[in-house]
Amino acid sequence: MKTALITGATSGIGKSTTIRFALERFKIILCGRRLERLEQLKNELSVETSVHILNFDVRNKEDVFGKIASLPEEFREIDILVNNAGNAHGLNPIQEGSIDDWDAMLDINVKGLLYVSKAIIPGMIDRQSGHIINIGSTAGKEVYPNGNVYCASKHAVDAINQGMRIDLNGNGIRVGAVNPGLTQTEFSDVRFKGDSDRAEKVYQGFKALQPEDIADIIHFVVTRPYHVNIADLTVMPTAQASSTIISKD
Ligand code: NDP
Ligand code: 8X3
Repeated sequence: MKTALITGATSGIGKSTTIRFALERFKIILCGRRLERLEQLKNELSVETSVHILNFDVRNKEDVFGKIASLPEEFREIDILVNNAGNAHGLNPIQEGSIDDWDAMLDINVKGLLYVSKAIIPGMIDRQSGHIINIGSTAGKEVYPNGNVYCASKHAVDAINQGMRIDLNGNGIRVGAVNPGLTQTEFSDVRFKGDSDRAEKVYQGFKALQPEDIADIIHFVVTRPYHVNIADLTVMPTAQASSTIISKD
């Protein structure tokens, strides 16, 4: 039975991926900050599989390393790491951007991903086996107006994904990115700091990707024969052609 650690399992893409993996009987390590959500998910999924909670903020490197090192024996050999935790904070021209928002995006989307990876990669190297899936974005492939630092963080994920694959080559570890376009999750609520009207507008007038669509793709990626590594996969809603070209009703 494979063991998967999913960061950002409390919501959206990470939550859907967790549910999909649990239904496929993967052992699950659930990560996130909102403990009540993690506990609720664990209760729901424990009928399907073994579930363990790691409650940490990916920005807190002591906690990341300490909690991953303290995993019980049953969960210690992590086969699949889904580096998913992240968000956009704000959508402003660079000259009006908030430094706190910039710090949050770079600390969570980039440095947090690195901390979690650094804690898990040594075990994968020892076992000469593992699969790392980095959740990038179309924002990691092109820059759009006012996206500046969020796009930079996702371009960094794209570079880290390539760098991991190059440096880990020869260790039997698969590394690849899944880069979604517009996906209807809590992403825009976070970006617009709880302004739900503004958040809802992002997904109006077209059918956005649903988190289950991305979970389905991640499941496809991890269930390929071991010699097949999907290195970089970009997926958009049919109505989306680029970050700025979206055909709406
Ligand atoms: P959600 O807001 O629904 O989920 C974000 C998840 O990240 C939550 O589970 C949240 O958990 C977790 N998270 C955020 N900050 C931290 C932190 N500091 N420490 C630990 N966990 C954290 O958004 P999505 O599901 O849409 O986003 C998931 C990933 O997908 C992100 O990397 C995002 O950039 C990417 N993405 C999203 C797209 C979209 O259109 N929605 C498109 C392309 C990529 P908690 O708050 O409990 O800690
Ligand atoms: C999320 C997609 O276009 O809102 O990464 O940046 S977008």
